[in-house]
Parts: sequence; C-alpha cells; structure tokens
Amino acid sequence: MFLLPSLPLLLLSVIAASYSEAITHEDSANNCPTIACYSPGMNGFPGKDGRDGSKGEKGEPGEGLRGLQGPPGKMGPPGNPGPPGLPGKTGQKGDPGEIRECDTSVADSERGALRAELEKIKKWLFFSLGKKVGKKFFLNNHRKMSFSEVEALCAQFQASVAIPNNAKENSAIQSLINDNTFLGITDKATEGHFVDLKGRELSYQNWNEHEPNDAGDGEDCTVIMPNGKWNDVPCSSSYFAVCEFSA
Ligand SMILES: [Ca+2]
Ligand SMILES: [Ca+2]
Repeated sequence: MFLLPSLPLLLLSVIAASYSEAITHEDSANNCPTIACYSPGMNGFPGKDGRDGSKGEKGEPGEGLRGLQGPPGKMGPPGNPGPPGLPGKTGQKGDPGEIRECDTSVADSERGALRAELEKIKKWLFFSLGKKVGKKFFLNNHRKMSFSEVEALCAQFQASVAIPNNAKENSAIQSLINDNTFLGITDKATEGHFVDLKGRELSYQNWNEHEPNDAGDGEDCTVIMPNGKWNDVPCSSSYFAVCEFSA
C-alpha cells in the first residue's frame, strides 16, 4: 500500500541527483580553485629516520652453512689448587749407598782428652776414698744392703764385688772398712764349697775361727770383719760392700 506512491518519488530523486552532478562537473570546469588547476608535483625527499623501535624477539636459527671455527681464546687465570691426591705406590728399593769414612780426628782428640780427664778423677777418687793394690782398686759404698743389691751396685760401675786374692789385697780391703762388709765369695752352688762369683776356686782364704759354719737357716755369703777375718752370713742380711775395679 505505501510502496506504490513512493516509487515515483524515488525515480524523481535519482533524476534530480543526476542532474545536480552534471551541473557540478560543469561548474567545476569553469570555477575550480587555483591549486586544483595545476598539474601534480614531484615527490619530496624522504623524511628523517624515526626513533629505534623496541627490541624484537630472538629469531629462529638460520639454515645456512656454519662458518669455520675461530682461533682459541686467551688463557684464563689459574684455578684454585685441588685437594691432595692419594699416596702413590711404594717405589723399588734403591741401590746401597756408599760408606764414606768420617773425619774422626776431632772426635778422637776429644775422646782422648776425656779419657785422660777421667783417669785423673779416678786416681783422685781412689786415692781419697779407695785403695789401690797392684792392678786393682777397692772402693767401699758406706751403706748397708743385701748381697744382691751389692752385686747390682758394683755392676752399675762396671766393677765386681771385691775378692781378696792374697793377704795384701785382704789388708787393703780391711783398711777401708769399720764394719762387716760383703766379699764376692759364696757357696750357693755347693754347700760348704766357697768359690768366687764365676764359680772359680779361691786362691786365698782367711776364715775366722769356726767359720764357715752355715749357721741358722743357712749362710751362703761371706763378709770380711774389721779384724780382716772372714765369716759366712745369710745373703739376705744387709752389710757394707766393697767393689773392685781394674786399675
Ligand atoms: Ca752355706
Ligand atoms: Ca757363719
């Protein structure tokens, strides 16, 4: 109902528009602006570069051929020392060394001087405290002890318990004592058979009357009394002692 009256209006509008456009082109040919009437100009120079844009993402590796390996770089600084390693295997035995003679001239001279000094001391000691008879020095200890202790005391000084081999040596020992004193004579091995400490027969004896008598529980050691006579006594009893040294 409403389309039929509007169709003539639509056709009229199209015709009017076509007419109006024809009039406009015609007016433009006669009244165009000054700029619009010139021919198009040449392109200008390119403008200045703009600022750098933000960094893009890393691209995919290329597919081209790989270049040659470059020369080695400079040597870096030395690193920290590492921990000590495990001990190695024992090496083979070496050749025997050469024995060189030492220069003992100085040591020998010093040893000789010391020996001479020691001899002086020994002479003074025996002269003041002991007694020299032939090739023996006798020295008493001024302290009572058992026979085993006497043996150890004399051995400590590379000496032995005194044994008078004759009357002269017996008198020398007697002159050193004021009390009963052990001699190196015993019958431990065979009762009643007194020998020296090495088991050798005695070359001299000076027993007191009725001695040796092995009294009491037994007497297997010997003392020299202040009168120079001998008596057998228990080895465990304590008496003075005389040691003899080689002169
Ligand atoms: Ca006895
Ligand atoms: Ca006795």
